[in-house]
Amino acid sequence: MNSEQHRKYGSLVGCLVIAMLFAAASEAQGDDGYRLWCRYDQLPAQALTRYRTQVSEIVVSGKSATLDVLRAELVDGCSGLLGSPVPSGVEVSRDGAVVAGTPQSSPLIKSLHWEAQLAALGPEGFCIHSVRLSTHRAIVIAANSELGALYGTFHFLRLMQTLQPIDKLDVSQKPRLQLRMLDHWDNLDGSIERGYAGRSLWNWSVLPDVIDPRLQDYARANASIGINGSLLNNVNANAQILTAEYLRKVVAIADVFRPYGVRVFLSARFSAPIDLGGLKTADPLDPEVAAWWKKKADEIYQFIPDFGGFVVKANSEGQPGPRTYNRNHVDGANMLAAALAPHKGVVIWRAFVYDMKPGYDRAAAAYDNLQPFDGQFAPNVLLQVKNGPIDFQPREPFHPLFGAMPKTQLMLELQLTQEYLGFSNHLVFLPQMWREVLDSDTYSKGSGSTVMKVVDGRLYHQSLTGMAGVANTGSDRNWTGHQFAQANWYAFGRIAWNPDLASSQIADEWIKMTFTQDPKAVETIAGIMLGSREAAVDYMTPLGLHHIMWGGTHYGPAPWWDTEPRADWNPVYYHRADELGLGFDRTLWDELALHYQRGVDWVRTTRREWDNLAGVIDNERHAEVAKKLAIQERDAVWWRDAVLSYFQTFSKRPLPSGVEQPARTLEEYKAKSLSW
Ligand code: GCV
Repeated sequence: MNSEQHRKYGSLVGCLVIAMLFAAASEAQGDDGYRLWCRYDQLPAQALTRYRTQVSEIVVSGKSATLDVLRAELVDGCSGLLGSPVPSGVEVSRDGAVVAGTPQSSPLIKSLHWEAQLAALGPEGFCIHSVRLSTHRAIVIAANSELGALYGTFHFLRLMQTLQPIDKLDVSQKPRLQLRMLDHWDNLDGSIERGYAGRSLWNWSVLPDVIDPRLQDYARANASIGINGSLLNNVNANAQILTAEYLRKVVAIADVFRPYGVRVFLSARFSAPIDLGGLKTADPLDPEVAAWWKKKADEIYQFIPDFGGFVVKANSEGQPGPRTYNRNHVDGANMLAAALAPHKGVVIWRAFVYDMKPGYDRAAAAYDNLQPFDGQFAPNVLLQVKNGPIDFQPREPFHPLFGAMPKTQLMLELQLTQEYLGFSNHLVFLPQMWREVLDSDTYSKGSGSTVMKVVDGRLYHQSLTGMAGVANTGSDRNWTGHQFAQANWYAFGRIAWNPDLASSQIADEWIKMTFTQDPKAVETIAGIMLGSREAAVDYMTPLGLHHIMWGGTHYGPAPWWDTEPRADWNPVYYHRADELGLGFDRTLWDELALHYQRGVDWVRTTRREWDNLAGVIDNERHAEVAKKLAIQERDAVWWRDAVLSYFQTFSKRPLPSGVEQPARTLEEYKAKSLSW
């Protein structure tokens, strides 16, 4: 159930009845994917028999915005999944009560004296236990905070959605990372940089007067996977967002997000004191500049008391920054940090900086720029580092800053939007890429010094930790453009909560919650998802190739591209193919060609497997994904043929057996970008 349906149909009971009728009809009519993984359609018959004896009433006492949301979620969720209304009250009256809340909100939970256990779970953790409350069997979801109890509620519903046993529950969880953020590269005109799922979800022109109910569904979806922060505007920032006019709009969004524990962050344009304040400089060591930011921070916190902080892209790709004034990154970050510190706000300073120097190596650029400042950033600064040193390529080694700045709080930045991975046209399940990075050993403190241990603070005891994902959401009805791209949003939240989670578990959960619980279909779809990332590497950039895409758009192949003003924006800078290099050794040439062919073959097999799922998946989503897979095959073939035709001009060798001949000439591939 989502707020749109609530709005349409009014009362909760009316809403449930209609939702059930709708669910029954939806198999025939289709499903547009709007409900994401928060679907509470009736479970298969065997599960119903098991669960109905465990869940017979909802007991949530107390009143607050978060408790109201929690109660509605439990009632809607249990009623929908069990196929009949589950009553809600404040007392346990029978076997099978589900009690949720905190010791403060619920006298029942207080009476259990779980103080010690709850204290160990911190501000956002929760526990779920099967207990006896006087004579009745009950399931208790308890936490220190209402938000923790909401997270526990979603976890409990997930257990049922994924058909797990709930008769002897003994669960305790807390998030491993403190900041679990979606970063939106949304512009104030409604466009989204590198967004492939429609327009921005924030409708600035009508806020704060008109608030799209969809904002609540966005916050709810995030809470369901533990995401607790949202950066609203592009890091290529427009200073206007910091004006009182825009801050009032931000307040409206923050108010919708608050019950779900999602705090807002803003990208701060470093030149804002000039752009908005009329100062002559934005020099971070100028007292007037520091005073301007302090006043601005005070103003923001008056508007939004739980404001998260600033994200800053400085001196990168044309953005202003401290170096514009011959100051360094520490000068800039610490000046902003001082303005936010009285309010407990943080500065998230991006490490995506690269200067072109003689003998330049782009992969080392951020390291060269930032590593020397280790130990100098203020305690409320996090340095946000992309997973790899180049830029979200299909495969990159881990970023060399991980493990190299033991006295700096590093935060991992991942990209959910598929800028280099076929936009919202290609089915690519990203957690395997993220696992590869998290599990990489930096050896910075001996063997086992993984990126994960740097990021979760275990290795260097950083007190602030976090992970950000560049969002793939937009105004498209299905949120992410491709039904399967929803899985990357889901996976990001789950991994930020628990970076140990296996990709196979995440896929299994998501499929059961989103598409089907049919075991055979789950197996087939999981196989497709788990194979998809390696296939994309195969048909785009195998064997360590990277950054060989069409300039500007980053869609489709263009290894020949050499017209950008900076050398490191051109593919030829990266692959350096010549008569002596890439593709010249016979083994490498064959291997390269066979990888491209393997990627194409994977898409073809996947199309057949998907076709066989007709009738198991609702018609609407089945047809939509089938169309996308057809585009993915076209693109994979194009990538293979364009790239191999180009490298063949160096290798001068025939394609090995098993690799299909290109349909066009190299000149034709060069002439026109692959359309999306
Ligand atoms: C927001 C890459 C992208 C840019 C993006 C930049 C960044 O260069 O192509 O669109 O800008 O990364 O992460 O800042």
